[in-house]
Amino acid sequence: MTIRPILIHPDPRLKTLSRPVADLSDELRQLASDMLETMYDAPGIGLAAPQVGVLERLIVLDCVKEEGEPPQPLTMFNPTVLAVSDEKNVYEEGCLSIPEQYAEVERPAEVTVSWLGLDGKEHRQDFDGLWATCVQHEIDHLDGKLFIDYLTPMRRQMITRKMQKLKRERTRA
Ligand code: K1U
Ligand code: ZN
Repeated sequence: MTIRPILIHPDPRLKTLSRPVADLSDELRQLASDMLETMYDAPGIGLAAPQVGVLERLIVLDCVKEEGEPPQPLTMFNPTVLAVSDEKNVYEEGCLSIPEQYAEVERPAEVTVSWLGLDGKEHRQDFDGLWATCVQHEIDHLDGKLFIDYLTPMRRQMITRKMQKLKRERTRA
């Protein structure tokens, strides 16, 4: 397994619509495994393939936050939101592609998602709480959308400028 570098906003690959996965090749299984390792190492609770520069519809997540609880990694190819609740939830979101910036985002509190699993079978599950927020955040990445796109243009611009500065500093270091 390999820890892959995570792209930092702004990057055109983070604004691009990703293509559906056709077949579960060994290469894609390796990518999914690398993404889980990269997510745990960061640390984060989710990661989408475009964040490591691969424009395919693949996400991983594990929202178990309690110390000592067994991990619950989920790997989803071609995840699709089938239904959303009318009830909304506000959560302070972060993003591994926008380090150290957090903002409250309102999303449906519950979602039903279908996906192709590592076993090659179709899965369908209801999510709530942090899992619902995270799976929507990750699917947004596949559609070229970031959590800052839910903020006011002024706040988004402020965060984007901070990220441009961070990238310049990292290039110089
Ligand atoms: O997609 C990503 O960039 C990962 C992101 C997912 C996410 C976080 C919060 C709300 C929705 C989606 C992160 O994992 S940011 C890091 C983070 O939230 C975290 C890190 C360690 C422990 C707990 C949370
Ligand atoms: Zn993110």
